[in-house]
Amino acid sequence: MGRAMGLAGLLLGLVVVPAVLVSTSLRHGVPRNEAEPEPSGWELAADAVPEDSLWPLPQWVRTYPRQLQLAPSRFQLVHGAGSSAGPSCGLLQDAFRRYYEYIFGHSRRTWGRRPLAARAEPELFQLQVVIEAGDPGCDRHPQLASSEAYHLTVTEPVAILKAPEVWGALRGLETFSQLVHEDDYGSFLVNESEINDFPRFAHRGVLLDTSRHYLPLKSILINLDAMAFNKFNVLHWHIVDDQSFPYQSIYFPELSDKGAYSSNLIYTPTDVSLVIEYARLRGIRVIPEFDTPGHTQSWGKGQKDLLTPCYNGGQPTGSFGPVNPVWNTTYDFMTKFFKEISSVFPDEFIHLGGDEVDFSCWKSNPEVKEFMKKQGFGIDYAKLESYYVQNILDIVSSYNKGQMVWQEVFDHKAQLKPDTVVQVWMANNYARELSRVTGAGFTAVLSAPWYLDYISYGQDWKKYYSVEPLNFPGSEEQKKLLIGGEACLWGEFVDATNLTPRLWPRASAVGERLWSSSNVTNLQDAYKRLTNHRCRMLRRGIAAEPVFVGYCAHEAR
Ligand code: CP6
Repeated sequence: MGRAMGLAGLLLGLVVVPAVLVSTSLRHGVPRNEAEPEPSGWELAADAVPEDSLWPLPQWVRTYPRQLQLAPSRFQLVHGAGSSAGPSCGLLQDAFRRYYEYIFGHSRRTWGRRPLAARAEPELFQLQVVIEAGDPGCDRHPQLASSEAYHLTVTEPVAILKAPEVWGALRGLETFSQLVHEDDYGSFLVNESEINDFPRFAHRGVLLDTSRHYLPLKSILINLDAMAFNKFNVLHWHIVDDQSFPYQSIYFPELSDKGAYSSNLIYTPTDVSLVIEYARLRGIRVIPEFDTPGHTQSWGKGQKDLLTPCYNGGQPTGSFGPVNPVWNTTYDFMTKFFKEISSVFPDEFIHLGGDEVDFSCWKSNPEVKEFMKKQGFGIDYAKLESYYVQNILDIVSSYNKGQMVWQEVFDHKAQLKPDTVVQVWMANNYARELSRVTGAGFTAVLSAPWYLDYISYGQDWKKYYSVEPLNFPGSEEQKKLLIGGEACLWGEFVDATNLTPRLWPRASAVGERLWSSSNVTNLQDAYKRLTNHRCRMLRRGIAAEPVFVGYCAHEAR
């Protein structure tokens, strides 16, 4: 935050006031709350202003009445003077191509017929992108600590987008593309404006579950596009679970040979790298989750002697429970397995799961009971779970990876590394849980109020939108430990047919809550912007469901 503000101040000689003290969205300089009542809805009315379709709302926006015109045949996205990035920066080149297409693409068929000279507006010729860090980071992967700040000025004859790192440039390109609109005559217009922006939270994730149903690569990639439109920066890939094991392991190919729904319904090493690279080019981290010791039925099919045999009346029943925490072979396997995962997935974090461990099978198994006695755990199976999890945490730490875990791992008092991220998912009093987790000095990610697999009649985005993540008891220090949140789309009732409309634009509500300033809470204002944003997602090929009744301008043309 300090960095972004300092940047703007330096560049423009402005006195920049912290965003929370400023009305974050100005209607040609008039604070929104004092503006006239909003037009009733969904159409981009004649009196619409450019920021009526910004989503998520930037931290600081000023737009001016003067409009500039963009000619598709002349307008260019280019590297600006003094940028540490140039044409060799593949990441930006790719982004320039994409955003040119998003700005003009949908009406390529018609713009040729519309002479620019018909309008009196001055022309905007370029958007110049300037990366200010010595190393722009074009070939790197985004990280928790990456800067996504940017500063955008749109004035005649060139617009300038400055960002410390390429990640901020990606966010700024998205914002610029949201400022440009096409009028009824096919002209592309942008108001002169200035935007200073940075995320409120560093971790803004979407959880996809590819175990309950296989999601084709294409569905995952389209979802990554939509995430970028909403400034999300983490794909939490809940890749395997009880029902299927679609991850094709290099060291242990039998896991997917036997554990996937079918030999076609897998993610090969090539597929996985494609997802990671597609995400990287959009400033999105891919955090894989390999959830153990529970949720592992599918692992048992391809890896003998990994799961705990369950007993009944002194006899094995033939069914299996969680990963067997007693045998050394379990840890030998996990050591090799996580060595592979650590090198396949470049992110600095791996999610180790640890949720919903059912103790009944462990309780039935004589060998486990014997081990409990030897370790002095008594009958406290949470201690056994912690013993297992700590072993896995040590293994993964030895590969220099940070860890994410579900909240039970913390609740059951496992000894965690100080930088472990605890994900809070239980809806029941999550504020108290955030208080406990951060009170113990751990970083936290909130997902409890954002289970998008739950559906109900009406505009439930308002419920997601109205969550204030920092509304939990705790000190300023504790508040800083909440690094963000995730919209979760568990896959029990979701496959490629309904993934996109179930997620979007409902996840957009979470996206704005995690990006924009805490005082951006006006539901009427959000409704109008979200409706326009949803229409824009449709134009860009995202099958986002309607917010409410109405139509999109592009349908009526
Ligand atoms: N799968 C896994 C799930 C859930 C969890 N883990 C889950 C539990 C309860 C609800 C929603 C999702 N389907 N692996 C818990 C994190 Cl309400």
